[in-house]
Amino acid sequence: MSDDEIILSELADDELVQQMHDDLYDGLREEIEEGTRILLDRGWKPYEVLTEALVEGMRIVGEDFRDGILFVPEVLLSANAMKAGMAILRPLLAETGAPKQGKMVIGTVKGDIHDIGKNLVSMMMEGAGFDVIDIGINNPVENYLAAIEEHQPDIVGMSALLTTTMPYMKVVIDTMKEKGIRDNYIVLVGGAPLNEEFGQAVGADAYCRDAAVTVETAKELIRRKHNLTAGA
Ligand code: B1M
Repeated sequence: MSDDEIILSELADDELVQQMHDDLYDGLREEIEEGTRILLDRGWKPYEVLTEALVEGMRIVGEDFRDGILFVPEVLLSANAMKAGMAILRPLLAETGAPKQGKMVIGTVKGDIHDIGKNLVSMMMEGAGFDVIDIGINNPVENYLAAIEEHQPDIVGMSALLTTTMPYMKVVIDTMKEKGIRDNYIVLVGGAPLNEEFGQAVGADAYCRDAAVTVETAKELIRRKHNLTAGA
């Protein structure tokens, strides 16, 4: 062991979180796993570890990716390290014992392979009591339709991280309209380049800024749907 090696467990919480941002930046998977476990052992809530250590770390990676300081291979390592941390948090976030709320099919749209945000939304939705069917990345409209038919969800969720792929959400919603099934489902969209206006323009029921907002929006729209059905 070299003299300057950092012992994560000896760092104070704020130093450890800072170090985890650096380790995520450097794509150090094992260090991210260790840091995640240490914070949990110190009594941090899984959601706090997720947002403060992992999501914030990835935000910094995103800035340097944008500015041409980091490149795809490096960002892939960061993404893998983040996924390793998320894998530790997933069961903790999912097993909250929340009452069953409904079912959601979710996937990243065609042409787009970003899945961290979608996975995070899936984790939080599971934790809130939703059954989640994750159809993965790069989904053409046929995949959404097949999953809808097979699973009959309450909610169809779509994720897009690229300005070039987000218009595909409209293709999916328009196809649902053509088939006469659009109004049977709550359609939620999300992803960093989207906004409220875009969500409305493509005909979604709501744009969800992040995973927590997705959970709240989903619960509210399910409640409204049940009220409507009850009143019908
Ligand atoms: Co990509 N990438 N990337 N990338 N990448 C972005 C998105 C980019 C903004 C980076 C940048 O320039 N600053 C930029 C897009 C620019 C644009 O379109 N305007 C970009 C680019 C250009 C590219 C490539 C084209 C690069 C290239 O090849 N030259 C390429 C495209 C590949 C493709 O998809 N065809 C590419 C590739 C990659 C990697 C493979 C290296 C990797 C993805 C690994 C993976 O996901 N498995 C990657 C990564 C990691 C990023 C950044 C750095 C981080 C994304 C992320 O995971 N964020 C990203 C920069 C950024 O977003 N700032 C970037 C963390 C995650 C928790 O946040 O995904 O926003 P987010 O999810 C949030 C909310 O958006 C929301 O809730 C989530 C949780 O709170 N949400 C939803 C997301 N989906 C939702 C669905 C819902 C509801 C809410 O449904 C109901």
